[in-house]
Amino acid sequence: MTNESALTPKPSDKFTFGLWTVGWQAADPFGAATRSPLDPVRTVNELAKRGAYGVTFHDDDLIPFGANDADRDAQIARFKKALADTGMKVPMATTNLFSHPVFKDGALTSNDRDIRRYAIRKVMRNIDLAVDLGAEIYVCWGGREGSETDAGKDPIVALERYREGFNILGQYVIDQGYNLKFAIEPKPNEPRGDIYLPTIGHALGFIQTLAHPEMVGLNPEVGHEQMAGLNFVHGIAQALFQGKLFHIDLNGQHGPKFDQDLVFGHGDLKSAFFLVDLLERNNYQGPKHFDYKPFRNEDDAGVWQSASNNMRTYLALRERARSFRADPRVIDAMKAARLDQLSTPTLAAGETWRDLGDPSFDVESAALRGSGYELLDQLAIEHLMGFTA
Ligand SMILES: [Mn+2]
Repeated sequence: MTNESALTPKPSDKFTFGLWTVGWQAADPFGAATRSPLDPVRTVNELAKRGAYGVTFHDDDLIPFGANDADRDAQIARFKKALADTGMKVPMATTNLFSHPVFKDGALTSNDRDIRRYAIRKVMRNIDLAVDLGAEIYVCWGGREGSETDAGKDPIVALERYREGFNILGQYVIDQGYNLKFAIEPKPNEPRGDIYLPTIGHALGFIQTLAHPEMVGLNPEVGHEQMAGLNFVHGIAQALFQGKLFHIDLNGQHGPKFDQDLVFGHGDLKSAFFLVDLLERNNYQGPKHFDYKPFRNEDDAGVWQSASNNMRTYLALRERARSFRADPRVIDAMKAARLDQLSTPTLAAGETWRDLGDPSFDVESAALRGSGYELLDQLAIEHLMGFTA
Protein backbone atom coordinates (compact mmCIF):
# COMPACT_ATOMS: atom_id res chain seq x y z
CA MET A 1 0.00 0.00 0.00
CA THR A 2 0.97 3.63 -0.55
CA ASN A 3 2.89 5.31 2.25
CA GLU A 4 2.15 8.76 3.60
CA SER A 5 5.21 10.42 2.02
CA ALA A 6 3.93 9.49 -1.44
CA LEU A 7 0.83 11.60 -0.68
CA THR A 8 2.78 14.65 0.52
CA PRO A 9 2.76 17.38 -2.17
CA LYS A 10 6.00 19.10 -3.17
CA PRO A 11 6.51 22.23 -5.30
CA SER A 12 8.09 19.99 -7.97
CA ASP A 13 4.65 18.37 -8.42
CA LYS A 14 3.56 21.75 -9.84
CA PHE A 15 0.19 21.98 -8.09
CA THR A 16 -1.46 25.39 -8.44
CA PHE A 17 -4.71 26.95 -7.21
CA GLY A 18 -6.77 29.92 -8.29
CA LEU A 19 -7.17 32.60 -5.61
CA TRP A 20 -10.91 32.30 -6.30
CA THR A 21 -11.03 28.60 -5.33
CA VAL A 22 -10.09 28.57 -1.65
CA GLY A 23 -11.26 32.18 -1.63
CA TRP A 24 -14.81 31.30 -2.71
CA GLN A 25 -17.13 32.71 -0.07
CA ALA A 26 -19.83 30.23 -1.06
CA ALA A 27 -22.56 32.63 -2.12
CA ASP A 28 -24.80 30.72 -4.54
CA PRO A 29 -28.02 31.62 -6.41
CA PHE A 30 -30.06 30.57 -3.36
CA GLY A 31 -28.04 31.85 -0.44
CA ALA A 32 -25.57 34.36 0.87
CA ALA A 33 -21.88 33.83 1.58
CA THR A 34 -21.03 31.41 4.39
CA ARG A 35 -17.37 32.42 4.67
CA SER A 36 -15.37 35.64 5.00
CA PRO A 37 -13.11 37.00 2.26
CA LEU A 38 -9.58 35.58 2.13
CA ASP A 39 -6.61 37.88 1.83
CA PRO A 40 -4.57 36.76 -1.23
CA VAL A 41 -1.40 37.11 0.84
CA ARG A 42 -2.73 34.60 3.37
CA THR A 43 -3.74 32.27 0.52
CA VAL A 44 -0.20 32.32 -0.84
CA ASN A 45 1.21 31.52 2.61
CA GLU A 46 -1.29 28.76 3.42
CA LEU A 47 -0.87 27.03 0.05
CA ALA A 48 2.93 27.26 0.21
CA LYS A 49 2.84 25.57 3.63
CA ARG A 50 0.88 22.71 2.10
CA GLY A 51 3.33 22.06 -0.73
CA ALA A 52 1.73 23.94 -3.64
CA TYR A 53 3.85 25.34 -6.48
CA GLY A 54 1.89 28.49 -7.20
CA VAL A 55 -1.30 30.50 -7.46
CA THR A 56 -3.30 32.00 -10.30
CA PHE A 57 -5.77 34.87 -10.33
CA HIS A 58 -8.39 36.90 -12.15
CA ASP A 59 -7.55 40.60 -12.13
CA ASP A 60 -10.47 41.29 -9.78
CA ASP A 61 -9.41 38.52 -7.32
CA LEU A 62 -6.23 40.42 -6.56
CA ILE A 63 -7.34 44.01 -7.07
CA PRO A 64 -10.94 44.92 -6.28
CA PHE A 65 -12.82 46.14 -9.36
CA GLY A 66 -12.53 49.91 -9.66
CA ALA A 67 -9.63 50.29 -7.19
CA ASN A 68 -7.57 53.45 -7.71
CA ASP A 69 -3.97 53.26 -8.91
CA ALA A 70 -2.43 53.76 -5.48
CA ASP A 71 -4.50 50.95 -3.92
CA ARG A 72 -3.78 48.74 -6.93
CA ASP A 73 -0.02 49.30 -6.63
CA ALA A 74 -0.08 48.66 -2.89
CA GLN A 75 -1.95 45.39 -3.30
CA ILE A 76 0.40 44.19 -6.05
CA ALA A 77 3.42 45.04 -3.86
CA ARG A 78 2.03 42.99 -0.92
CA PHE A 79 1.28 40.08 -3.23
CA LYS A 80 4.75 40.16 -4.78
CA LYS A 81 6.33 40.15 -1.34
CA ALA A 82 4.33 37.07 -0.34
CA LEU A 83 5.44 35.32 -3.54
CA ALA A 84 9.07 36.24 -2.89
CA ASP A 85 8.86 35.16 0.78
CA THR A 86 7.43 31.73 -0.08
CA GLY A 87 8.90 30.98 -3.51
CA MET A 88 5.39 30.55 -4.88
CA LYS A 89 4.96 31.11 -8.64
CA VAL A 90 2.23 32.63 -10.82
CA PRO A 91 2.30 30.49 -13.98
CA MET A 92 -1.12 31.66 -15.21
CA ALA A 93 -3.54 34.56 -14.93
CA THR A 94 -6.93 35.38 -16.40
CA THR A 95 -9.50 38.17 -16.64
CA ASN A 96 -12.84 38.49 -14.92
CA LEU A 97 -15.15 39.27 -17.86
CA PHE A 98 -18.27 37.92 -16.18
CA SER A 99 -19.00 39.41 -12.73
CA HIS A 100 -19.66 43.08 -13.42
CA PRO A 101 -23.14 43.75 -14.88
CA VAL A 102 -21.49 45.45 -17.87
CA PHE A 103 -20.62 41.95 -19.08
CA LYS A 104 -24.16 40.57 -18.79
CA ASP A 105 -24.24 40.00 -22.58
CA GLY A 106 -20.63 38.86 -22.80
CA ALA A 107 -17.37 40.68 -23.35
CA LEU A 108 -15.66 39.84 -26.66
CA THR A 109 -19.05 38.85 -28.13
CA SER A 110 -21.26 41.49 -26.54
CA ASN A 111 -23.57 43.09 -29.09
CA ASP A 112 -22.43 46.44 -27.66
CA ARG A 113 -19.24 47.52 -29.45
CA ASP A 114 -18.16 49.88 -26.64
CA ILE A 115 -18.30 46.98 -24.20
CA ARG A 116 -16.20 44.78 -26.48
CA ARG A 117 -13.55 47.50 -26.69
CA TYR A 118 -13.61 47.99 -22.90
CA ALA A 119 -13.27 44.22 -22.35
CA ILE A 120 -10.15 44.04 -24.53
CA ARG A 121 -8.62 46.96 -22.60
CA LYS A 122 -9.35 45.11 -19.34
CA VAL A 123 -7.61 41.97 -20.63
CA MET A 124 -4.58 43.92 -21.89
CA ARG A 125 -4.13 45.65 -18.55
CA ASN A 126 -4.10 42.35 -16.67
CA ILE A 127 -1.81 40.74 -19.26
CA ASP A 128 0.77 43.39 -18.35
CA LEU A 129 0.51 42.40 -14.68
CA ALA A 130 0.49 38.66 -15.48
CA VAL A 131 3.72 38.96 -17.46
CA ASP A 132 5.26 41.11 -14.72
CA LEU A 133 4.52 38.30 -12.24
CA GLY A 134 6.08 35.67 -14.51
CA ALA A 135 3.00 34.09 -16.08
CA GLU A 136 3.44 32.39 -19.45
CA ILE A 137 -0.16 31.23 -19.88
CA TYR A 138 -3.21 33.46 -20.09
CA VAL A 139 -6.53 31.64 -19.66
CA CYS A 140 -9.68 32.85 -21.41
CA TRP A 141 -12.93 31.47 -20.04
CA GLY A 142 -15.82 33.06 -21.88
CA GLY A 143 -18.49 32.36 -19.31
CA ARG A 144 -20.78 35.15 -20.51
CA GLU A 145 -19.97 34.66 -24.22
CA GLY A 146 -23.18 32.96 -25.24
CA SER A 147 -26.91 33.38 -25.35
CA GLU A 148 -30.29 32.38 -24.08
CA THR A 149 -32.00 33.15 -27.38
CA ASP A 150 -30.59 32.91 -30.88
CA ALA A 151 -32.87 35.79 -31.86
CA GLY A 152 -30.63 38.11 -29.87
CA LYS A 153 -27.28 37.40 -31.48
CA ASP A 154 -26.19 35.88 -34.79
CA PRO A 155 -23.93 33.01 -33.65
CA ILE A 156 -21.73 33.20 -36.76
CA VAL A 157 -21.20 36.93 -36.35
CA ALA A 158 -20.51 36.36 -32.64
CA LEU A 159 -17.75 33.91 -33.59
CA GLU A 160 -16.32 36.51 -35.99
CA ARG A 161 -16.11 39.01 -33.12
CA TYR A 162 -14.69 36.31 -30.81
CA ARG A 163 -11.98 35.62 -33.40
CA GLU A 164 -11.32 39.33 -33.84
CA GLY A 165 -10.90 39.68 -30.07
CA PHE A 166 -8.30 36.90 -29.92
CA ASN A 167 -6.50 38.34 -32.94
CA ILE A 168 -6.29 41.78 -31.31
CA LEU A 169 -4.98 40.29 -28.06
CA GLY A 170 -2.48 38.10 -29.92
CA GLN A 171 -1.16 41.14 -31.74
CA TYR A 172 -0.87 42.98 -28.42
CA VAL A 173 1.28 40.18 -26.98
CA ILE A 174 3.46 40.13 -30.11
CA ASP A 175 3.88 43.91 -30.18
CA GLN A 176 4.78 44.00 -26.47
CA GLY A 177 7.33 41.22 -26.98
CA TYR A 178 5.72 39.08 -24.25
CA ASN A 179 6.37 35.35 -23.85
CA LEU A 180 2.72 34.51 -23.30
CA LYS A 181 0.28 32.03 -24.80
CA PHE A 182 -3.49 31.93 -24.52
CA ALA A 183 -5.49 28.94 -23.28
CA ILE A 184 -9.20 28.80 -24.07
CA GLU A 185 -11.36 27.14 -21.40
CA PRO A 186 -14.47 25.56 -22.93
CA LYS A 187 -17.73 25.16 -21.01
CA PRO A 188 -21.13 24.15 -22.37
CA ASN A 189 -23.40 26.34 -20.22
CA GLU A 190 -23.63 28.24 -16.91
CA PRO A 191 -23.84 31.13 -16.45
CA ARG A 192 -25.18 31.55 -20.03
CA GLY A 193 -27.87 29.18 -21.27
CA ASP A 194 -25.47 28.13 -24.02
CA ILE A 195 -21.84 29.28 -24.15
CA TYR A 196 -19.88 29.64 -27.40
CA LEU A 197 -16.91 27.24 -27.73
CA PRO A 198 -18.75 24.75 -25.49
CA THR A 199 -16.30 21.82 -25.67
CA ILE A 200 -12.64 20.98 -26.30
CA GLY A 201 -13.52 20.00 -29.86
CA HIS A 202 -15.30 23.28 -30.66
CA ALA A 203 -12.34 25.25 -29.29
CA LEU A 204 -9.76 23.21 -31.22
CA GLY A 205 -11.63 23.93 -34.43
CA PHE A 206 -11.95 27.64 -33.64
CA ILE A 207 -8.23 28.05 -32.85
CA GLN A 208 -7.31 27.01 -36.39
CA THR A 209 -9.20 30.06 -37.74
CA LEU A 210 -7.09 32.57 -35.77
CA ALA A 211 -4.33 34.78 -37.16
CA HIS A 212 -1.80 33.12 -34.83
CA PRO A 213 -3.11 29.64 -33.97
CA GLU A 214 0.30 28.69 -32.53
CA MET A 215 -0.27 31.21 -29.71
CA VAL A 216 -3.57 29.69 -28.61
CA GLY A 217 -4.27 26.35 -26.96
CA LEU A 218 -6.60 24.93 -24.35
CA ASN A 219 -7.28 24.95 -20.62
CA PRO A 220 -9.82 22.12 -20.37
CA GLU A 221 -11.68 21.61 -17.09
CA VAL A 222 -12.76 18.15 -15.92
CA GLY A 223 -16.25 19.18 -14.86
CA HIS A 224 -16.98 21.29 -17.92
CA GLU A 225 -16.59 18.41 -20.38
CA GLN A 226 -18.47 16.07 -18.04
CA MET A 227 -21.35 18.59 -17.84
CA ALA A 228 -21.63 17.98 -21.60
CA GLY A 229 -21.62 14.21 -21.03
CA LEU A 230 -18.22 13.85 -22.70
CA ASN A 231 -15.23 11.64 -21.87
CA PHE A 232 -12.66 14.03 -20.39
CA VAL A 233 -9.79 11.59 -20.91
CA HIS A 234 -10.54 11.48 -24.63
CA GLY A 235 -10.76 15.27 -24.79
CA ILE A 236 -7.36 15.64 -23.10
CA ALA A 237 -5.96 12.97 -25.40
CA GLN A 238 -7.02 14.98 -28.44
CA ALA A 239 -5.60 18.20 -26.97
CA LEU A 240 -2.27 16.39 -26.42
CA PHE A 241 -2.47 14.82 -29.90
CA GLN A 242 -2.75 18.31 -31.41
CA GLY A 243 -0.12 19.89 -29.13
CA LYS A 244 -2.74 22.13 -27.51
CA LEU A 245 -2.77 21.13 -23.83
CA PHE A 246 -1.34 24.42 -22.55
CA HIS A 247 -2.92 24.19 -19.07
CA ILE A 248 -5.48 22.02 -17.24
CA ASP A 249 -8.21 22.62 -14.65
CA LEU A 250 -8.62 19.63 -12.35
CA ASN A 251 -11.77 19.15 -10.30
CA GLY A 252 -14.68 16.75 -9.81
CA GLN A 253 -18.19 16.46 -11.27
CA HIS A 254 -21.04 13.95 -11.20
CA GLY A 255 -22.23 13.95 -14.80
CA PRO A 256 -24.51 16.42 -16.58
CA LYS A 257 -25.88 18.86 -14.00
CA PHE A 258 -24.83 22.25 -12.62
CA ASP A 259 -21.08 22.93 -12.39
CA GLN A 260 -20.15 21.26 -9.11
CA ASP A 261 -16.43 22.13 -8.94
CA LEU A 262 -15.78 19.30 -6.48
CA VAL A 263 -12.31 18.39 -5.25
CA PHE A 264 -10.32 16.55 -7.93
CA GLY A 265 -11.30 12.87 -8.02
CA HIS A 266 -14.34 13.44 -5.79
CA GLY A 267 -16.67 13.00 -8.77
CA ASP A 268 -15.97 10.43 -11.47
CA LEU A 269 -13.02 8.73 -9.73
CA LYS A 270 -12.44 6.15 -12.47
CA SER A 271 -12.15 8.87 -15.11
CA ALA A 272 -9.75 10.74 -12.80
CA PHE A 273 -7.60 7.59 -12.53
CA PHE A 274 -7.33 7.26 -16.31
CA LEU A 275 -6.72 11.03 -16.63
CA VAL A 276 -3.73 10.95 -14.26
CA ASP A 277 -2.49 7.84 -16.06
CA LEU A 278 -2.69 9.70 -19.40
CA LEU A 279 -1.01 12.90 -18.12
CA GLU A 280 1.81 11.01 -16.42
CA ARG A 281 2.49 8.61 -19.31
CA ASN A 282 2.63 11.56 -21.71
CA ASN A 283 4.90 13.56 -19.41
CA TYR A 284 2.59 16.58 -19.19
CA GLN A 285 4.86 19.31 -17.81
CA GLY A 286 2.41 22.17 -17.27
CA PRO A 287 0.89 23.20 -13.95
CA LYS A 288 -1.72 20.87 -12.43
CA HIS A 289 -4.21 23.56 -11.61
CA PHE A 290 -7.15 22.98 -9.28
CA ASP A 291 -10.27 24.94 -10.17
CA TYR A 292 -12.72 23.77 -7.55
CA LYS A 293 -14.90 25.07 -4.74
CA PRO A 294 -14.68 23.98 -1.11
CA PHE A 295 -18.09 22.76 0.09
CA ARG A 296 -20.37 25.59 1.13
CA ASN A 297 -20.63 23.83 4.52
CA GLU A 298 -16.94 24.16 5.34
CA ASP A 299 -15.31 26.63 7.71
CA ASP A 300 -11.78 27.98 7.32
CA ALA A 301 -10.15 24.73 8.46
CA GLY A 302 -12.29 22.80 6.00
CA VAL A 303 -11.19 25.08 3.17
CA TRP A 304 -7.52 24.25 3.71
CA GLN A 305 -8.35 20.59 4.20
CA SER A 306 -10.05 20.62 0.80
CA ALA A 307 -7.01 22.28 -0.81
CA SER A 308 -4.77 19.51 0.49
CA ASN A 309 -7.29 16.89 -0.60
CA ASN A 310 -6.95 17.93 -4.26
CA MET A 311 -3.20 17.37 -4.17
CA ARG A 312 -3.37 14.15 -2.13
CA THR A 313 -5.95 12.69 -4.49
CA TYR A 314 -3.80 13.46 -7.53
CA LEU A 315 -0.74 11.90 -5.88
CA ALA A 316 -2.72 8.83 -4.77
CA LEU A 317 -4.02 8.36 -8.30
CA ARG A 318 -0.49 8.74 -9.67
CA GLU A 319 0.65 5.91 -7.38
CA ARG A 320 -2.33 3.75 -8.36
CA ALA A 321 -1.73 4.38 -12.09
CA ARG A 322 1.94 3.45 -11.74
CA SER A 323 1.08 0.26 -9.89
CA PHE A 324 -1.47 -0.61 -12.61
CA ARG A 325 1.07 -0.12 -15.40
CA ALA A 326 3.79 -2.11 -13.57
CA ASP A 327 1.62 -5.15 -12.74
CA PRO A 328 2.76 -8.17 -14.83
CA ARG A 329 -0.89 -9.29 -15.05
CA VAL A 330 -1.75 -5.95 -16.64
CA ILE A 331 1.18 -6.15 -19.04
CA ASP A 332 0.06 -9.64 -20.11
CA ALA A 333 -3.59 -8.59 -20.38
CA MET A 334 -2.64 -5.61 -22.55
CA LYS A 335 -0.68 -7.90 -24.84
CA ALA A 336 -3.66 -10.26 -25.03
CA ALA A 337 -5.90 -7.27 -25.83
CA ARG A 338 -3.54 -6.38 -28.73
CA LEU A 339 -2.69 -2.85 -27.53
CA ASP A 340 0.71 -3.34 -29.16
CA GLN A 341 -1.00 -3.92 -32.51
CA LEU A 342 -2.76 -0.56 -32.26
CA SER A 343 0.69 1.02 -31.97
CA THR A 344 1.74 -0.59 -35.26
CA PRO A 345 0.92 1.50 -38.34
CA THR A 346 -1.74 -0.03 -40.55
CA LEU A 347 0.55 0.12 -43.59
CA ALA A 348 4.11 -1.20 -43.39
CA ALA A 349 6.97 1.02 -44.55
CA GLY A 350 6.72 1.55 -48.29
CA GLU A 351 3.23 0.06 -48.56
CA THR A 352 0.27 1.88 -50.12
CA TRP A 353 -3.43 1.09 -50.35
CA ARG A 354 -2.47 -1.26 -53.23
CA ASP A 355 -0.79 -3.60 -50.72
CA LEU A 356 -3.78 -4.09 -48.42
CA GLY A 357 -4.84 -7.37 -50.04
CA ASP A 358 -4.52 -10.41 -47.76
CA PRO A 359 -5.95 -13.65 -49.20
CA SER A 360 -5.25 -15.50 -45.93
CA PHE A 361 -7.44 -13.16 -43.82
CA ASP A 362 -10.47 -15.04 -42.45
CA VAL A 363 -13.12 -12.47 -41.69
CA GLU A 364 -15.33 -14.92 -39.77
CA SER A 365 -12.63 -16.09 -37.39
CA ALA A 366 -11.39 -12.52 -36.87
CA ALA A 367 -14.95 -11.55 -35.91
CA LEU A 368 -14.92 -14.23 -33.20
CA ARG A 369 -11.80 -12.91 -31.39
CA GLY A 370 -12.59 -11.44 -27.98
CA SER A 371 -11.04 -8.14 -26.99
CA GLY A 372 -10.04 -9.09 -23.46
CA TYR A 373 -11.04 -5.68 -22.10
CA GLU A 374 -13.11 -7.10 -19.25
CA LEU A 375 -10.02 -8.40 -17.42
CA LEU A 376 -8.14 -5.13 -17.99
CA ASP A 377 -11.03 -3.05 -16.69
CA GLN A 378 -11.26 -5.13 -13.51
CA LEU A 379 -7.50 -4.92 -12.94
CA ALA A 380 -7.74 -1.14 -13.29
CA ILE A 381 -10.54 -1.02 -10.74
CA GLU A 382 -8.65 -3.26 -8.30
CA HIS A 383 -5.52 -1.12 -8.54
CA LEU A 384 -7.64 1.99 -8.12
CA MET A 385 -9.05 0.49 -4.91
CA GLY A 386 -5.60 -0.52 -3.69
CA PHE A 387 -5.88 -4.30 -4.21
CA THR A 388 -2.62 -5.02 -5.99
CA ALA A 389 -2.46 -8.79 -5.35
MN1 LIG B 1 -16.14 24.62 -13.13
